[in-house]
Amino acid sequence: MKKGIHTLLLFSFLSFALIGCSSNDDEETEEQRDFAEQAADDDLLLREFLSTHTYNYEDFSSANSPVEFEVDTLAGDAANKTPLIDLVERREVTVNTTDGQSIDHTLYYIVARQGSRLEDRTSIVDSVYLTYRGKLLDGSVFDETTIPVWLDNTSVITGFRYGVSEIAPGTYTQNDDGTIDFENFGQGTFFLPSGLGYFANARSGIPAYSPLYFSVNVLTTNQADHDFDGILSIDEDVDGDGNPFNDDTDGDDIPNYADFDDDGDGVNTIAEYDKDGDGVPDDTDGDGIPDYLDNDND
Ligand SMILES: [Ca+2]
Ligand SMILES: [Ca+2]
Ligand SMILES: [Ca+2]
Ligand SMILES: [Ca+2]
Repeated sequence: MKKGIHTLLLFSFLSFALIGCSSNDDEETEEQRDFAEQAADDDLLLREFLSTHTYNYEDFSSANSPVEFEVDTLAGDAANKTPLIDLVERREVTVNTTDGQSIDHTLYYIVARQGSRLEDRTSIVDSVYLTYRGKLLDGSVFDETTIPVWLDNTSVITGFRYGVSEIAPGTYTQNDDGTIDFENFGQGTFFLPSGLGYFANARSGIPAYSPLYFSVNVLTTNQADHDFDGILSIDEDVDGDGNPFNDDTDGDDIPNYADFDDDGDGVNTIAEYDKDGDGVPDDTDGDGIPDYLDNDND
């Protein structure tokens, strides 16, 4: 069973092309909109959308098999249904922009059916095996995959990384012919402002400054150790703020989770983390800073 999953892991890591890249590159022009104003405008748009639309929640409460998440306008047969705005949960996500501001964003999400393995929800730096569909608020699909793919949460847009971490995977069994059946997995949708998406950078099918929404089926997940030093990527969050992207002990612009040598002392983390093998990080000079984060151990 495990073997099947690892085979999938090895052969499908190449598939995260479409969601990849953050908005923080240097394609900015002088006409780029203000981050805070855009965040406010997008939140208005999202709340208006959520107030005027609903989804096929009846289908999720009864069925046992996967259901496609379908958004519908609150009109006609659906006029008396509960609007999305009364069904969503909210998560606040702060983004540090290229011009040094901290901008707060609200991510809206719905767990249409939660997966059975709550404890195996991803962190924002883990990997997830899923199918997904991405849409603009006008309903047009800009990206989707019906064949499951592995995504590395460090390589996807911010809103996706936070949204998908709310949805738990389920269980799976491997059949004699090598195929895998997934059961009891989580299904959900998250709605994000452009500041948690591509912001000013237009992409194929996505105009600049587009709020987006994604529906996902989270089949299974994997805890990541990007730099293979034996410390899980999420545990390389030295300042404990829940965000491993902002921890860079040696200041070389490579965050610890991706840095083979966190303290830049020339000794790889894996070689100085726990030399005596007692399960506790070594602290040779007893200054309270473990050797792998201390470039002056003596
Ligand atoms: Ca690591
Ligand atoms: Ca941190
Ligand atoms: Ca570093
Ligand atoms: Ca080191």
